[in-house]
Amino acid sequence: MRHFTSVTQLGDLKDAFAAARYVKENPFADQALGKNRTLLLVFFNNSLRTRLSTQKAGLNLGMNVIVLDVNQGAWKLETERGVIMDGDKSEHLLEAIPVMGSYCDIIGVRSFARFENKADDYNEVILNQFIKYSGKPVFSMEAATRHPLQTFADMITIEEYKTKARPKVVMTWAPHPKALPQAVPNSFAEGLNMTDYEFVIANPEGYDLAPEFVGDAKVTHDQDEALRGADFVYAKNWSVADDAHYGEVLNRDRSWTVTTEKMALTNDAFFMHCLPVRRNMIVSDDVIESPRSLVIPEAANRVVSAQTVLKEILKSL
Ligand code: AN0
Ligand code: CP
Repeated sequence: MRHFTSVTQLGDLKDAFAAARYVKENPFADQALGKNRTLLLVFFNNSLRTRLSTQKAGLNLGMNVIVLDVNQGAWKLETERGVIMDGDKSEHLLEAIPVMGSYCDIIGVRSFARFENKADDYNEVILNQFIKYSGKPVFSMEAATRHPLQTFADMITIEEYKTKARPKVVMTWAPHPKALPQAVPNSFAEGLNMTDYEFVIANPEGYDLAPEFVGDAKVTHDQDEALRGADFVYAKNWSVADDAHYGEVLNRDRSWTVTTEKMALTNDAFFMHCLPVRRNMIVSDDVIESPRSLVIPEAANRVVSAQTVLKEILKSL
């Protein structure tokens, strides 16, 4: 594997889960692979889990790790070609990327959807420039349309906790005050569509995800119907994905919040969320604190997903 931008690049899932299990049980077994290799993590957006878990993954592999927060201390970057740079942006991405590439062996990039132009977001303009101009393997730490390291961690977690071969997994939209990207739900749908699990997406009308991510998943606008018999409930907010209202928030309906009453409809389901989560908007205190909540082991598996992917990239160098 050279670049990693989508869970579909994991290949055979059985092999990917086995590789993850090996990494989890033997976290320091591959330190020779990363020796004298430098990992650069570039953040255009905030992060707690991705920042720490990806650093930890690199350190476990014996790598040197450096982190750049573009908005804290670096020069403000212009991203459009042809702009007369007489404003507040001092440097162009087209110089910054190859410079960053010259300092490292592998680059991780976090660059959320900007909601200025759907085509730019859905064409992954920023991530693809890193791939094109850095000269180094690039992996996504959440780009405009996908968050594959999160999805891989989510899938590892389901693999660990499932008690039947084909669990029912329900991804439900839940309310949030701000416009959030579709990257996490797109990517989760992409990953679940690689499995033979029963996969249902519940969201209000107007919130359907892009068809290329929904795939063959069942989509319903009736959350209660979706939750019946669920073994895993994966909650997430996202903003509108369709062209006419792209990136807007049209619904803050708190009847979609995942509460104890909602969880009572399920097959004693596990609760999952990628975090950060807004309590009593997305999920009630009781549900996230319950013994069926997997949010902490799910976050812990971010080290495993990142380390499994980094190991594959290191092997390709
Ligand atoms: C981001 C999102 O929804 O994409 C990051 C999640 C991992 N969430 C927020 O900005 C709150
Ligand atoms: N789940 C996740 O990616 O969290 P951070 O935004 O804190 O990295």
